[in-house]
Amino acid sequence: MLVLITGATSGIGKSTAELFAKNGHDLIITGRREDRLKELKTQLETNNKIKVTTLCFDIRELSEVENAIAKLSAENKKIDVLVNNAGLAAGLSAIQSGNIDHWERMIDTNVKGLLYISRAISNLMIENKKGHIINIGSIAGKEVYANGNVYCATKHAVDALSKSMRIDLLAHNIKVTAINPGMVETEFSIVRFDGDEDKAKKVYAGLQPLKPEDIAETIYWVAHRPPHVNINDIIIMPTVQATATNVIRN
Ligand code: NDP
Ligand code: 8X3
Repeated sequence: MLVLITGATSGIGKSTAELFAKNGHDLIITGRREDRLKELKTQLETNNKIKVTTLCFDIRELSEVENAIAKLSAENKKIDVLVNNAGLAAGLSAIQSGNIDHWERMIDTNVKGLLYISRAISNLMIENKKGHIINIGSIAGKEVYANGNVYCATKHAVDALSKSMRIDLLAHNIKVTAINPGMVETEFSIVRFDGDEDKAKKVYAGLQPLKPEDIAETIYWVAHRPPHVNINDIIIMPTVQATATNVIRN
């Protein structure tokens, strides 16, 4: 199985790359931080008998996405699974005081970036007559919460896109799955709060959040169902989180 994972330099994407690598699958890993991509490639190829290709690009830039995919070798164009994971939250503010740059980063990455790469890869999958697109949504794509406005909107867009991609790609033997996690401790909150690590830690204070490995295992399981089975949609939460905002803390 050849698996392309966007946003593999950290968090859920990195854990997913490690799990697929451990099980012998070749990978294409993407992200903007080239040093981390190279380091991960070395680590994965040293510890496992697999081939890892790195693609360093900003998923918000259509030309960068298209060039990176166009330059793949014929062998690397036979992608079996696309994990649309690259994404972020930026800020947590009421709509009337939202930071426009934050809004644009989220919309351009979580919605437009996901669209750019999905268009490019689904055309390769159509040529190969099979494929599986796994979109990482969020509980924020199923509910909204105070000050989550634009992040929630982008993840609701991922929810809608997963449903409509499934219809559009049905005739082409391409599965589409959405995985919607609650709180996962990664660099997510550090990014959301512009590098403020203390503020980020408070998000998970007094509770056991999900680990990126929990989502990686879910992605791996979904990707390994038999050809006649597709998992449409999963919501996966920490046991102590009932909804986006109902959590039990010690
Ligand atoms: P991390 O911040 O740890 O990882 C985010 C990844 O996305 C990084 O590898 C980053 O790579 C990549 N990325 C971000 N922006 C871009 C860009 N413009 N171009 C290319 N790659 C980009 O966060 P998570 O692992 O938590 O997040 C992964 C996904 O999971 C996101 O879609 C997030 O919305 C979703 N999610 C996270 C939850 C959580 O609580 N953590 C819960 C629900 C969903 P680089 O910076 O190198 O470009
Ligand atoms: C990340 C989970 O609850 O911070 O998608 O929106 S939440």
